[in-house]
Amino acid sequence: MLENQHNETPRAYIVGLRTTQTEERFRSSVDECATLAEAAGYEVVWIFTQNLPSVHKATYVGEGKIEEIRDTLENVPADAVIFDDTLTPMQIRNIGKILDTVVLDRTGLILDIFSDRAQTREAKLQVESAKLQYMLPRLAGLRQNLDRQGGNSGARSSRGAGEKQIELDRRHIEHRMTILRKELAQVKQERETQRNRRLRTGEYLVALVGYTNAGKSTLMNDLLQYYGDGKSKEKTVFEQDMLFATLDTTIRRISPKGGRSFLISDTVGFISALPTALVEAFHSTLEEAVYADLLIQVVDYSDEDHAFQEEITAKTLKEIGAGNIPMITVYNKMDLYREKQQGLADNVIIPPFPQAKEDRVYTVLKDKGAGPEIVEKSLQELIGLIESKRSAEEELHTFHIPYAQTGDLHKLKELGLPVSEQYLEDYIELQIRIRKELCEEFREYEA
Ligand SMILES: Nc1nc2c(ncn2[C@@H]2O[C@H](COP(=O)(O)OP(=O)(O)OP(=O)(O)O)[C@@H](O)[C@H]2O)c(=O)[nH]1
Ligand SMILES: [Mg+2]
Repeated sequence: MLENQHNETPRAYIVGLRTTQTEERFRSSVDECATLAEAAGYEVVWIFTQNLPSVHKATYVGEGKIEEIRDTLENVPADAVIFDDTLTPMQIRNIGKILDTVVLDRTGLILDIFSDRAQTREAKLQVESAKLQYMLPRLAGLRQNLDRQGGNSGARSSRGAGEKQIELDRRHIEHRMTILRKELAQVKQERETQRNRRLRTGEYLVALVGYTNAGKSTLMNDLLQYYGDGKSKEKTVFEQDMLFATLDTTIRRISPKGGRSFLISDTVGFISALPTALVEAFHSTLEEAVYADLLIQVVDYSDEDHAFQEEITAKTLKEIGAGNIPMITVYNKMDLYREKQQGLADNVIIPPFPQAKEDRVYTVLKDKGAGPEIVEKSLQELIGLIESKRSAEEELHTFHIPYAQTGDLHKLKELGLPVSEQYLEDYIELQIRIRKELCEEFREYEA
């Protein structure tokens, strides 16, 4: 993690500006920004907020507020001042000059967290590419940051040398971006090959989506524990109480007792104002959802902001072209929700859980004292809902398969839900509920 010059946890201020948002929305955005700062390794020591009719062009917040921050810095030192928004290159530069400290915005912060967490080659390439794209127009301001992080501010050489350095940086970055683009294209190709192989087998694919820290990876691990194949221990994914614990896509097979098996993918979580550069760079990772037969949106129901988070998820799904895929919503962390409600108003109605209702299911996916039964019951309710969503997409077809082609009979039975199977004189008659597009390959047998 980060350390400052004195080998301590670096300290940060957060700055939020409220223009048109509601007071509530503004508060939770600033809180989320503080959590992001902590996820990036900072200790948040001060939060500044201001109400203005619109953003101040030169310094984002008003000049008076900037002075107040500067004065505070003299008494309460901080290693960075983080703004809960995307700043223009000019704002970063101006503010940096006045405050003489590292200036970060929400986008830069999220990019830092991503680059800290990236594990696979693909994630690393994607993050680096997004970071460079973000840096390019902001070089002047960022170079000031670098000098300050290096602790040699004031000892800078002449202005001309600084500009030369920026030009060198720019060329270096452009060169690196060309290389990255090529490597990313190759990674994309590999992913497409894998995906095509999977699509050809016609296996049912469920994609986990939703706001970061909702419990997607926890759900994946629960399913593996209860319905994974024998080696599920090695196959679990990383789950953690932090923003952006997952940055890669993992696909696993789940075989529920007595039910049909399916594939499930776990991937990056969404957040409000996910930087455009990141959405672009992570397109091939996020795109995994586009090829799913069913989406499972996991929501942290205990978070007061969950309705807004659902909106963000819907918006992001639309952006990546997955807006029309059938979806189930998992309202998770009901244990925490109930705990939070206790002692508050008497008249809140807590939805019964674990229980499925229409396209929703109310769950507890992590046993934090609630008992393992509650997790297992949550999974059963969810599996039931997946199965009913899946059969809703299927229709009844009848096939006559010659005895010499029993291989195809088995293939068909894997793809759908067999209703009856009769061994007649010339062929086997199979009645099966199956998705229309999967019948193509077997058209010659259709009765
Ligand atoms: N109390 C409670 N905590 C839960 C529940 N489900 C998950 N958690 C916790 O929530 C935290 C986040 O879970 P993850 O599964 O890592 O969340 P995620 O959606 O994969 O998050 P990202 O990968 O960051 O997008 C972990 O600390 C889990 O233990 C639940 O039902 N109740
Ligand atoms: Mg995760």
